[in-house]
Amino acid sequence: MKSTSFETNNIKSVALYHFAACPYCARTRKATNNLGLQIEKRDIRLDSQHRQDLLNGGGKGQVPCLKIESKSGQVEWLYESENIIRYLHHNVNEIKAVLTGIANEQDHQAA
Ligand SMILES: N[C@@H](CCC(=O)N[C@@H](CS)C(=O)NCC(=O)O)C(=O)O
Repeated sequence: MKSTSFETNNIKSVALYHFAACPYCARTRKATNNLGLQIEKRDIRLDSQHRQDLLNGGGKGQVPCLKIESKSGQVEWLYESENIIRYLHHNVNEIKAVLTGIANEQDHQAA
């Protein structure tokens, strides 16, 4: 099958910048839940460091924003709920594998 940019097998981590009362964030969180993805969520209203990181990294304070770190060290800040949801759908299997890996790593560290 032809490989697309959505099938890179290159994701290292993902984190969703959001806040509770934002309707676009709620829509995005619902999509993560529906897909069974327990993505790390960073609330920019509860944690000023998260807000600062979003501003510094993504260039604007708009949420939702998905921070995607690749194994090659690249960081992408993906804005717009529609784009984020599309990205999650296209990469659901790879993200699940990444999240499972992270969970296993944490288990090992805790043991
Ligand atoms: N079209 C965007 C709208 C996102 C949006 O308007 N987010 C608001 C919060 S509900 C926001 O972050 N506003 C502050 C800003 O844009 O800096 C999407 O679908 O994600």
